Amino acid sequence: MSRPGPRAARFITLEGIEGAGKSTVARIVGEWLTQHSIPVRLTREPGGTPLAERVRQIVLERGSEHLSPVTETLLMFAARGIHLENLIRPALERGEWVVCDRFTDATRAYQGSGRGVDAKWIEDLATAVHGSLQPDCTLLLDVPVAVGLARARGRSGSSADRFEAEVEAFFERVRAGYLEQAAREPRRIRVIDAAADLAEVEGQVIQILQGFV
Ligand code: Z5A
Repeated sequence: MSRPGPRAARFITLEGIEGAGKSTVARIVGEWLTQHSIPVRLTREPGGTPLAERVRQIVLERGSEHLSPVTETLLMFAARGIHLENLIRPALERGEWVVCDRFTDATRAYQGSGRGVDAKWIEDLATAVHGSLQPDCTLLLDVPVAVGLARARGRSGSSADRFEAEVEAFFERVRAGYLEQAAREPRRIRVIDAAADLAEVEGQVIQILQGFV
């Protein structure tokens, strides 16, 4: 898609279940683009700006108040609206590549496939919040649930958030949802075997990036 700007900025998103390696791959993509003198902005969802990070806290914390799947979906899009307006669109307009750890495909997979939120309603919200803006390329890091959870739970650190506390069956639905999206949009969503060792994952990612520069 064409956008105004001094150079061909690209919007790249990373998706996958917990522990798939998105943050690791985001760093690899950022370093590779920098080595090729391409200005890049790494960011994440939910969050990415100070205000959107506050929404992230609300949606991830395991507080005493219940959040319904519909409310959770609205919060994801609220954070996304703030992020788009204050970071993503301005960066693309300046000609920077934006590499975003999760975007609307995560809402489709987690809230849609995982929690059963109506898919048509999610698409209506997506249209309201980002109109025709779509990632130019989405790297779907696909791992079996047991592998992703073992990696994520192998990390030291804070206690489980609202998603990390979910059962395996939830992540199986999310993974299946992502793979269905990839089957529907194979040109945009590129599936990477993220259970492979990191050097191999890096090779797959760089091969895809080379098609964009
Ligand atoms: N969420 C949602 O429900 N709806 C939405 O619309 C959005 C989000 C936008 C927070 O996301 C939660 O928000 C998320 C979905 C929900 N919850 N879940 N699940 P997040 O992206 O911030 O959190 P996360 O998915 O839990 O990220 P993560 O656990 O940090 O995973 P990751 O970034 O994919 O993995 P990583 O940190 O790069 O790697 C994990 C470990 O594995 C680490 O020690 C690496 O060194 C290691 N690793 C990575 N790759 C490899 C390979 N290839 N081999 C071996 N080891 C590896």
